[in-house]
Amino acid sequence: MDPDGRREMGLALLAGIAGVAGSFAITGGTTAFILAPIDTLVVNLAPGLVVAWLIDTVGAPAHVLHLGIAGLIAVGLLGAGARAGLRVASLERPVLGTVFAGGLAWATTWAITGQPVTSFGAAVPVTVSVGIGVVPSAGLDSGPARRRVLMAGIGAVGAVGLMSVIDRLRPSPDPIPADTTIPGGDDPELEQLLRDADEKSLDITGDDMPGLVSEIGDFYNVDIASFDPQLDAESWSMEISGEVKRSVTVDFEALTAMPIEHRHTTLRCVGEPLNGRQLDNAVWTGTPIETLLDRAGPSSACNCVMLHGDDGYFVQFPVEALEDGFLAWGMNGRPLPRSHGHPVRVLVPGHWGETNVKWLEEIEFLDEAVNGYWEERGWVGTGQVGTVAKLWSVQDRPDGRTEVAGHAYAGTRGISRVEVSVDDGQTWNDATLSDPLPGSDVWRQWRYRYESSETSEVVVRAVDGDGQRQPRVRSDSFPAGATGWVSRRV
Ligand SMILES: Nc1nc2c(c(=O)[nH]1)N[C@H]1C(S)=C(S)[C@@H](COP(=O)(O)O)O[C@H]1N2
Ligand SMILES: [Mo]
Repeated sequence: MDPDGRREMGLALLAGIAGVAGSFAITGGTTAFILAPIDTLVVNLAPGLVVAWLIDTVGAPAHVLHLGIAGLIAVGLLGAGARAGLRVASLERPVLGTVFAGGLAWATTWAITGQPVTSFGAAVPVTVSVGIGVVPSAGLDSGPARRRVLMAGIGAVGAVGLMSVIDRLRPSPDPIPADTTIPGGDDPELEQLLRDADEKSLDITGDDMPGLVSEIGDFYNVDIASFDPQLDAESWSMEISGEVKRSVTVDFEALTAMPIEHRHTTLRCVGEPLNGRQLDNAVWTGTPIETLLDRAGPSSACNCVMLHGDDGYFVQFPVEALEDGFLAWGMNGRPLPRSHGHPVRVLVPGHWGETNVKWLEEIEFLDEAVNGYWEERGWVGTGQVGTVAKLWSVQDRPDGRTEVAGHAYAGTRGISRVEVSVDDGQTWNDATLSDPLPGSDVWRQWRYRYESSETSEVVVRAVDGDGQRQPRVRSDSFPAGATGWVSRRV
């Protein structure tokens, strides 16, 4: 490549990177960021088995992987536009070329994000870097090519900085200030439930284990999109549609005027490893869904329903499961955080996590069963959650004994017993269990202390409320949830 060609490629790449950085600077980690829709596309185009394998093997860092791919695509698209502008500029039309490059960056970002205004966040740095690179009067003589690219780089960084300053000056898009109160939030019963959980949490030596209520910031997160939808309660509404006698639309005000309840509900993701940490519990504030269903009068031939979230997520399962469901707007007495579905999510007792749709938009009764998002990708995660006892904490006690502890969960079947072996399954002992919390879908804590020899092979297994022991046979999380007994050399 001749020096001019190299300079052009260098400038185009620089402009592409600056455009993506500028888009981020003005949008933050929101769905208006140019990467957000591209990332969703990358994830959706990835074969289901690849996604399942990634979740199983790399877990959360899989996000970094597909975000990286999305980043390369975005830089490539904006860079290609900049290159087209540079071509025009090379025909002795530097100003036209610069405007063309910026215009393409703006149009491309608009087309991808659907946001004309914030698309200037990508267009301005592209225009600046191309302009400094090609317009003779942009402050530089046509000095050495390398020097012009360097100056264009400095200009691009300045433009990105300007974008982020503009972003700071705009009113914050965060609809959930820390001190916001929620409908039902001053109910003494809520306070009582939280205190109750605190008192019933077992005394466990280490501090690497959650209590019976998970802190909001520690509660696990599973999202199909890398950027959370930003909905606010005032403009939110939800529709009950499809095979119903009358379709029903409810807004936040109408929803929160319905009977308010507070419930402990535990969530577990079908995709987690056997001893994984995608298992948490919270006290949720909301309203039983049944009243709304009665109003709509479902007449679904398949007795099945599809729930839709604002992020494009959808899941299908039996109407029967939804009848015990709950629409929640509060979590541990706080407004539902954005990452957990602000302003309203569904909670379906006893089913795997994936049925608990966040950013709820529509409840659609079907006449024929079709696959949901994860089922399209081969998962079987809408039924009753499996029984599991986790081994999350191992501690040496001041009295010389060893303490092992964890949480056990079996959905609406409940946990009746947790058994621990310290000799690799030859003999078994009952663990101490936390007193049951009120609610039909709540985990329990277990703890076991013993005189330790040099090393011991600790195995733990739970028995559910129906007397069924957690199955011993080992399986991966894909497709229907990990099974087996957790064991660990201590
Ligand atoms: N709209 C929407 N709802 C969703 C998901 C999602 O990606 N989008 N993930 C589901 C999955 S797989 C799980 S395990 C739970 C996790 O809920 P959490 O992120 O609040 O822990 O939400 C479910 N609801
Ligand atoms: Mo999940």
